[in-house]
Amino acid sequence: MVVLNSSPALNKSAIFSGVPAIRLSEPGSDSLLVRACEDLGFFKVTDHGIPMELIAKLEEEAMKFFASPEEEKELSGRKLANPFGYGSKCIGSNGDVGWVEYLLMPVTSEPFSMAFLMQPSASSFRSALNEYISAVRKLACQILELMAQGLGIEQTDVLSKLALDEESDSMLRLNHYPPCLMLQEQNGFLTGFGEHTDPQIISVLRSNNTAGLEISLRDGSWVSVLPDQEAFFVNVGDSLQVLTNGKFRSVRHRVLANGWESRVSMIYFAGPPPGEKLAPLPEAMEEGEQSQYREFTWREYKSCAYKTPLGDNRLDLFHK
Ligand code: GA4
Repeated sequence: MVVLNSSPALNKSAIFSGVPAIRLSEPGSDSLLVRACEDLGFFKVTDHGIPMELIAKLEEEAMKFFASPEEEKELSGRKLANPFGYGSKCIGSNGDVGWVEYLLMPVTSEPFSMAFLMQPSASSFRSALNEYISAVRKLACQILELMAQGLGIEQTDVLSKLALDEESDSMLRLNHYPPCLMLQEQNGFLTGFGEHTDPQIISVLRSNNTAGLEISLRDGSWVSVLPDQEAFFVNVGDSLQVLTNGKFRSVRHRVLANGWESRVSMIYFAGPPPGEKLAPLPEAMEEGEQSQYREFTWREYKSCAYKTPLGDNRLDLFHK
């Protein structure tokens, strides 16, 4: 049985008004992105070009999915994305739990053609996923290209090509933080998704108009991020911290559930191909600068991530 510890209830952190809001089309957005990645490892993009209807469609399909009976979600999830799929409360396999249910799926360069999504009843879900994934991948690549440009790298596809590679190990996650009667009575907060950094290059997150996401600032304090219906939020992941030799900071974040509102988020994780060596990009290093990390592949890092508890600082194990 999964036991969620709701006592003592968590307090809500102060609302943070300093999330950099970047218009990608604005001149100088490349330098703004770099600054945001160095300072916070977190920012939002407003002119992302992804049509609202496409986002709303997937959000609606996700809600329908999460509203279906438990057995159906489990069955569909298994068929959809082995060894991932549907999960409830348990995060990873090292005993982490949260007030969350989710659908986790690998993103291939091919459009979805899994058994579950071939069912007639699921075809609208499938097409919403396909459309959303190709749009959000494009956005992720645009952001990665601007980052490379901002770092002064001539070959601006040096990061985006990792996410576009046929073998790229990217994922899409739909999270649902359901209402909780017990929590409403306590008037407190529960951990929806415990604190962690994302192992991938970047994560591009979209959520419905519900608060809950918190990030950790440089001094270790937690602040709450105001939801923004117009924007996509972007996290720097551990891989990008390594690729920039620690210049960009992978941001610790968590989600608190308040028990009243249903929060749905959709996160695209841009990951490198499994055999890709993760080492600082020579073009992003100063003359004479030494790598802070020993060389390792994404396969190695991912396997380490799955052996460690959610909140661990995994990159420490790869520091020289
Ligand atoms: C965090 C980022 C992504 O959601 C994820 C998560 C993964 C999982 O839920 O299966 C992990 C977590 C995430 C990092 C440490 C390990 C693996 C749960 C966990 C305890 C899909 C990912 O790639 O890493």
